[in-house]
Amino acid sequence: MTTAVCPGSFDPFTLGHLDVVRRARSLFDVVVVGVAKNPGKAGLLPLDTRVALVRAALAADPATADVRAEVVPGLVVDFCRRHGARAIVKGLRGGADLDAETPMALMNRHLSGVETVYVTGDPALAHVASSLVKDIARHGGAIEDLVPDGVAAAVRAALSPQEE
Ligand code: COD
Repeated sequence: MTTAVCPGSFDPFTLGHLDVVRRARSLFDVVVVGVAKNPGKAGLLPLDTRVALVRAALAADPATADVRAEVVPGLVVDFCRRHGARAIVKGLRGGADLDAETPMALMNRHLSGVETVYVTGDPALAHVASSLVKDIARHGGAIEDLVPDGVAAAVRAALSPQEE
């Protein structure tokens, strides 16, 4: 059994993320989604809310129904070690993603020997990014067709106290 971890901040989880997890699950026997803080990004949703939304989205999709999601409390490499994962799976939308991911892949391999495997995302979802989803929601736009069921309502609820 070969295990892989799909890490991300998932703030919020989008249809682009779900596509990456589906591709990871088609390659590995066991996939665990790790929800982590990215110190370079201001978070909107609390970590436990993000995990709950990821779990609901995975459970609703037959291709990912056996994929677990958990908070990453520290380093992704320690999370991988704990789960016996031999690979980290990341999604690429284009060259900018590769530029951002390469230093992390090299550092994670330096720290623990874990390899990073890239999957090319669905081009139909290449414009989908959590930051844009939040920006659209902040300005009152519709995000329902960019995120799994339940995510849009959670994003709006998280934004509404700041908007009042
Ligand atoms: N199509 C394809 N792929 C996509 C799409 C899309 N539409 N949208 C996003 N993706 C990919 C991203 O390229 C990325 O690979 C993945 O999905 C997750 O994206 P995000 O934006 O949710 O997550 P990031 O990039 O903010 O995650 C950064 C981490 C949380 C993984 C990083 O900060 C981290 O590892 N933190 C834990 C602490 C740690 O181990 N630090 C040392 C790192 S070397």
